[in-house]
Amino acid sequence: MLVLPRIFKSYAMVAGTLVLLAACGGQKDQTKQEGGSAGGGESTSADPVQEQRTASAVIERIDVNNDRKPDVFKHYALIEDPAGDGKGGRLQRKALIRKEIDVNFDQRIDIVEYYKGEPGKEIKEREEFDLDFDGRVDEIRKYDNGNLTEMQLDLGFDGRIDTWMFYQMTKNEDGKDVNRLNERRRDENGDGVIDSWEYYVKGKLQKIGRDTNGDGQPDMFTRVDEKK
Ligand SMILES: [Ca+2]
Ligand SMILES: [Ca+2]
Ligand SMILES: [Ca+2]
Ligand SMILES: [Ca+2]
Repeated sequence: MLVLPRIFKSYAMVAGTLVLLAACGGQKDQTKQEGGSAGGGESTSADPVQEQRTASAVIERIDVNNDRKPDVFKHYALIEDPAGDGKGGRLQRKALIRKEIDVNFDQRIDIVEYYKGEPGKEIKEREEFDLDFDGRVDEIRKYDNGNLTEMQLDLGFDGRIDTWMFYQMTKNEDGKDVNRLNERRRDENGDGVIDSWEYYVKGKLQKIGRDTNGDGQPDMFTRVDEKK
């Protein structure tokens, strides 16, 4: 099994907390807190959600930790609804295309999510993570129809991807759809060339391939006994 560095766990916790905060943090709480203070301009800048609109796009800036600096940025394209607003007027709908998240509140983006699809039916097609907060992407996730298909990791944190994981939708024992790890490739010595290929069946490691002659292709295979 691959042992993930501790940073992954702490990062996942921070990210999870932030997602919760983002989901719960609403304008109404903020309005209550700021309600007593005077001045309309003040309350505008204290609003955790700031919206910037152009003719074709909207950017929402959300301050999750109430330090008046935005930590989540949601980028939308404005799409004309052909049906209009039902009263003969125009109607534009927002389609989320990108979400940027500053997980550790240092004003640097750590997660970028890319979406596609019609307004209200957006699905994620890609995610990029800076796991050690150095400004460099260390993990990329690719999705097809909302399902994870590939994950790329820089576990050495040297700016070079060293681990590739491929996923496939299959049926489990109960006939239910399940997305499972299918293959993992690794560049173990960090020279940019893959050295090991792990093949999984029903989520279990079955076979390991190794490149012994350095041509970047597996040429020696070992079967993995299920009962170790
Ligand atoms: Ca903030
Ligand atoms: Ca950050
Ligand atoms: Ca990084
Ligand atoms: Ca290598």
